[in-house]
Order: sequence, then structure tokens, then C-alpha cells
Amino acid sequence: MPDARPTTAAFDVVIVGAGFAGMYMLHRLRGLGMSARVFEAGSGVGGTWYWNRYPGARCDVESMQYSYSFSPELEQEWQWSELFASQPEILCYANHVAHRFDLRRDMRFDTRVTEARFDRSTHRWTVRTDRGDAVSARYCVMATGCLSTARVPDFPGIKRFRGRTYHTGHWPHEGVDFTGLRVGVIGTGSSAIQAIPVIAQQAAHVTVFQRTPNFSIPSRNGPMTEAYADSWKRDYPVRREQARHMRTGILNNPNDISALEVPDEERRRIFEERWAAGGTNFMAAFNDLIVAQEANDTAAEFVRDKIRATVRDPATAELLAPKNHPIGTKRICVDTDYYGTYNRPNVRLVDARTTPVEEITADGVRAGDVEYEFDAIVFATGFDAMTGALLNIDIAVDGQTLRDKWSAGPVTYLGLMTAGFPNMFMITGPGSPSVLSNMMVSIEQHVDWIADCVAWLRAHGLDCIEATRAAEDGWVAHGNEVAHKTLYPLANSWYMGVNIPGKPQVFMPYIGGVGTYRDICGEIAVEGYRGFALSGEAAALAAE
Ligand code: N01
Repeated sequence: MPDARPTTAAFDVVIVGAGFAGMYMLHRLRGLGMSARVFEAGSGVGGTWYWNRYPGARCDVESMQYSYSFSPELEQEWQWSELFASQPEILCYANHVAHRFDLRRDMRFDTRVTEARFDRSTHRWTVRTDRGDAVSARYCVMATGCLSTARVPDFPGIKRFRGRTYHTGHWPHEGVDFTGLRVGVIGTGSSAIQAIPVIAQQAAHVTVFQRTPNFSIPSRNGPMTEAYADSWKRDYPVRREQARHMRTGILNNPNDISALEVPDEERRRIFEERWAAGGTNFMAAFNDLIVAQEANDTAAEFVRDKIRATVRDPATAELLAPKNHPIGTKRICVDTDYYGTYNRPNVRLVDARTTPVEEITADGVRAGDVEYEFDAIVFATGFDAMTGALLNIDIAVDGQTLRDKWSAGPVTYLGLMTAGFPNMFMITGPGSPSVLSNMMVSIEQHVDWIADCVAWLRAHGLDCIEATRAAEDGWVAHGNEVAHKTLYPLANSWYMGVNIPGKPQVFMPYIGGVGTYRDICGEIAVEGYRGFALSGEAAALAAE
């Protein structure tokens, strides 16, 4: 039934989220002469970089590659100070972009979108917010981010704790001074691995509760030299274009031979070279690390040996060495002195697999039979990834909600749209390379595809686009087939939804590669949006 409640404003497009995706989407739509309104729950732009302000937060994609490519002037004028930019610097960049392109005038901050309804008779969405806005829009673009719904496990007793608690994904803007404090950190994912070394330098004592050890590669971060930045800036158009066709959207110098093709000594030399260079490029050392268990084992054992060589206490080293998942199948971490931090006298590791965190007490954490006393607890416990932010909004069409439709896991066509929800686009949605890629490259590709699509619809007298069930089924089947050719489904990862109790366990991102995916999206558009049902005045006239 159409929603009879009045709306107060009408736009061509409503964009949900003012992270890098929402910002660029707005810029592109303005270029098409379309009106748009951005709603953002935070008080500023930057998305993930607005919220994740924990100590040590930085990007694990090189600064020269983790930046917008849409404006040659912007990429030439901006100066990064480090090889891997820190959270404050990336947030500063986001603010610079918002200012430079005058984006804020179409953004409403501190405003959370709560509900979206589509009316098939008008082909328009009505979008409502927690501040009472009710706006109408032809299209709705969900730029809600893949890792924006922070999650604290349901530990009994959290409210009893007398000290302070923090989640890495919701860090206080004024920062936290841990000087002299006893700190408990729960979790050892990317966020914890970045935060622990920094917190340990400040706190009196840090206890880390580790359920699953992770593989981490040293970042080898350092100051950006002028020569290095210039080498990129001189060659940006060529390098950006190459990156767009890489598997991960990152120029990572892939070595196109099998780890099993080379003698042990040569393999070790190549791993040593990658380890010394640092960063996620380690996983590009050979072409089969993520598809062949035996090849993967060689890389995993190499990293385990590095951990053993770094951590002085053999029992701690063994506990830190991951043995239950292939390397790279949980998101590989990048660190600055993570393993070395366990040599500090003020850092202790607790095995939360054999002694799980059972409750939070007034004074700390009880794991197994031991109560650990803390002044502060840091939950580095991750996110309801990829679907959490979308499903927190009450989205419905013809009485069907997105929550119902995705009750067995997210299904999409290209990760861009989901059948039954016309005119609603997702940026880096489930079913697209998203979190397996350089997000900047994937965001720009999706935004450009969506902008070109709505411009094409307008030019063809159409105003409604919807993924067909058949196309969606085909894409989901293809995504599953590709995922199951890899080792990824072997890990209990948030890629699979395993970290959220009751969440359906399906491999959510598309692992076919950024370049392949871009080609598929491009071909579908060129063929007049194959797999999408199109309607509007022109379609109606043609049918008569
Ligand atoms: O979250 P996570 P994150 N008891 O889900 C543990 C991106 N990112 O915020 O693995 C004890 O990875 C959980 O244990 P387990 C990046 O894509 C990027 O660290 O479920 N422990 C795990 O150790 C990353 O992958 C950057 O057994 C519990 C941890 O909490 C993603 O964000 C930096 C528990 C959660 O790890 C998420 O990373 C930071 C419990 N009950 C993040 N429940 C860079 O660019 C959960 N855990 C560098």
C-alpha cells in the first residue's frame, strides 16, 4: 500500500552515508545536473575513517593508491606524509575533498536513515530519518559501508564493569589516555593488531584475549619521500588504470608462478623479499596461495617461523602462530611491531579459545577460572559486516522487507542491486569485490557505473530499473562457484558471517577479481543493462 504520510522534499537521489562512497556519488550526480541529499549518522564526512579512531589506526593499502583518482588536480595537489596513511590524515583528506568540491551543502549530518519505502505507481522512494525527515527520491543509493556496524559480543555483566569500555569502531573523538592503566583487549583482528602495540606503549599493563590468532605482515611504514610521491604522480593515469584491472585493485607486483613450481630455497627467497618489502603484497608472492592448500601451507609456515623468531617466549609464540585457517582466508593483517610487542614485560596473552571470555565483572574480565582486573576494556570485536548497516534500515517494497529477502544470506545482482527492490543501488554491496579489494578503486567503479546508469535511463526516457530474479540467481551461483574454487570458505571469517550468532553463513564478497568484475559490469551496461528490467514512460510507449 502506498505510504500516505507526507514528504517534505523531493530529490532525484537520496544517498545514505557520507564516507568515500557517498561523497563521490554526490559529486558525480551533481555533474549530471541531478539533485541529491546525503544523510549521514556521524557529525562529519569520512565514514569508516570518521568512526575508527583507535590508537594506531591506519590504512593497509598504500596512501598513493588509497585515494580518489577521479580528479587529476586533487591527486596532484594532495600530499601524503607517510607510505601508509594514519586515520587522522585520511580523515583530513576526506574533509579536504568535502571542502574542495563543496559537498557539505547537500549533506545532513547526525541523521540516521531509519526507513525506506518504494512506491511502484510513482517509481519513487520515500526515505525517513531519526530526525523526522521524510523525503522523496527517484533513486536511493546505499553508501552505508561494509564495516560500519560495530559489534560487542553479548558478554554477561558488561554494565557491571566499573572502568571504561571502548569499541575500536566507535572510538571517542577526544582520544583516550591509557597512561598508568591496566587494559584488557578482546580480539586480535586487524583493529586489535594495530591498536595493541600503541596501547602497550602507554598503559601500565595490557592483557590480550585471543580466540583466533591472525597472520600479520609488517607494514614497513615510513615517511613519504618526495621522490616516491613524484614517481606516482608523474605516472598516475597509467598506474591507476593498471590498478583497476588487477585482482585486488592494488598494484602489488603479482608473481605469476606457483609456489610449488620453485625449489624450496627460491620460494623462501621470494617470501623473504615480500616480507622485507612489507604489506599485503606478501599474498601476491605466488599465483596459487589462495587456491591451493599446499601452496598456502608454504606461506603460512613462513609467517609462523617469523613469529617464532620474533617472540621470545616459545609458548606465547606458539599461541600467536595461526594453525587453523589458511593464510589470507581471514583478512590478512598489516602491523607495526605487533609480534614484537609480546616481548614487552607489560603485555600478556590469554588463550581465549581454551579459556573463553565468560563474563565481564565489576573489576574486569573472567576467562576460565581466572578473573583479570582492568581499569579499561577495549572491545576489538569487529562488525556485523557487509549486511549489518543495510539491514538496520527498515527497507521494504510491496510489503517485502530486505531483512526477509536476505534471511538466508544476501543475494544481489553484481552487488549493485537486489531483485524486488527497484531503483535502490548499493555501493560495494555483498556480491561485489568490495572488502577483498582496494575500496577506493571499487567505490569509484561502482559510483561511475551507477551514475552512468541513471544518466542512461534518463536519456532513454526510463525511470525504473530492477534486477531480475534470473540474473540475480545466476550471479549468486557464479559468486558461490568462484568462492568455492578458493580456500576462503575454509576459514571462520566475517566474510562468511560467522562472527555474528545466527547470521547466515555464505561467502559475501565476490572473489572473481576487480578487473574481471569491472569487465562484466561494463559489458552488462553496454548491452543495455542485461539482467535488469527497465520501465518508465518510454518503455510504456514502446509497449503500446
Ligand atoms: O574485526 P575482526 P576488526 N571472545 O572481526 C574476536 C578492516 N580493517 O575490527 O576471530 C573473544 O577482524 C575475534 O575472534 P575470532 C579489515 O577488513 C582494516 O579487527 O572470531 N574474542 C577477532 O579476533 C578487517 O578485517 C584495517 O575467533 C572475540 C576479533 O574479535 C575488518 O576491518 C584496520 C569474541 C574481531 O576481529 C574488521 O577488523 C582495521 C569473543 N566472544 C580493520 N568475539 C586496515 O586497513 C569476537 N572476538 C589496516
